[in-house]
Amino acid sequence: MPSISNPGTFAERTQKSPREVGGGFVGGLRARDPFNGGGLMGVIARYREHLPIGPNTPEVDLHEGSTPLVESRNIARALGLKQLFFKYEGVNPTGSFKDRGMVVAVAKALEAGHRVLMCASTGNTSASMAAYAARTGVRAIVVVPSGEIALNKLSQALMYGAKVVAIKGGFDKALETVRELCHRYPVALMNSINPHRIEGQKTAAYEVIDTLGEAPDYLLLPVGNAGNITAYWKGFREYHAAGRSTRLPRMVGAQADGAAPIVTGQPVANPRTVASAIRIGNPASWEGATSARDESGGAIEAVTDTEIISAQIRLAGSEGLFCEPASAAPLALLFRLVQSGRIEKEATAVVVLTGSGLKDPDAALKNVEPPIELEGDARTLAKVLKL
Ligand code: AN7
Repeated sequence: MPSISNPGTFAERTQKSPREVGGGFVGGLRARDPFNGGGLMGVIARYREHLPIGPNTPEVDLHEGSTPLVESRNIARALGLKQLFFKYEGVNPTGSFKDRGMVVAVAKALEAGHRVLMCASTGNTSASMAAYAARTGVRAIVVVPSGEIALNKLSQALMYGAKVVAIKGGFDKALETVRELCHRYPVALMNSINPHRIEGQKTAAYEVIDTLGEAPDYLLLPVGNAGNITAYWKGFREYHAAGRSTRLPRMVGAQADGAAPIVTGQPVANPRTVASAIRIGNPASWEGATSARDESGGAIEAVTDTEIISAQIRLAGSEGLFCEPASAAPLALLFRLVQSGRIEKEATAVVVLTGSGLKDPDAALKNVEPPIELEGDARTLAKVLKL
């Protein structure tokens, strides 16, 4: 019997040669359960023919994408809205929508021979890039605004083994620095100005149409650096052109009041909002966002931090969906647009919940009742609970 400190190989322990073990283990087991992780396939396998993937593109896959489109039970009814769905991107492998674009961008960077990947990030991009770099064995360097990213996102980047550099001056300064460095050194720039990111991210729009059989009337999402709104709009237009939908949605983007450059038409020098993911003053894909808005007949508007947190708490408490503050911004905007009659009650709306609430619980926790501290027995507990 081998000791625990020297357990031997799996084959030694079972007294069989590796080839005999487990009926095909060595040849590789494959997940065959179609319900596994929502889908058997990652973004590249599912939408290969719509992506810049060729025979020489390496396989990269963490089962990203194929996220649920969850129908609202309570918020739609309270608003009197006919149909409301949440595209729940928080269940992606690193907890945000970024994985869709990142898997494609990493595959393409590897194909081009890159061994060092770099990005500036408010947190989610860095977590995603670090995960795919870890998986494919290349170096990851992330530059984040010092003291401004949610701890859980930072933990992810560190756990996945990225080199994390925190620089002063906010996200915009971080991105400027990274762009300049990548221009001068053989380092792959992995922000959403990398067109492969947009290619991968557009698959979320495909999924919405694949699930509903048609485009919704309205697609609402948060806007930070504006890569995602650019990507959704591209995806919707492509599927429409391919005859997969008969119409295009109106694109509705939400920014935070203190970080609303696209709403005001001016870069913001010191963006401020509780939603750190979208604390961005000079979006790289600015024009992509305004094109999506104008071509679709949509809107990009700002909501207050109070509206954001209250929408986040209401979503969690009435639908069982916990998203991060940035993801609640479009829901806050939906409330306003339906209540003011600018979105009609007969409409079908999809709100994209871009990141998991577990990414950044601190902001919300300041606004909910803390746990009850109790010393005592069941009777005391019942009394406290007024049962
Ligand atoms: C949860 O990770 O910019 O408009 O560096 O994390 O495509 O930038 C994150 C952005 C929305 C905004 N929701 O998307 C980054 C970063 C969440 C986000 C956005 C982000 P874009």
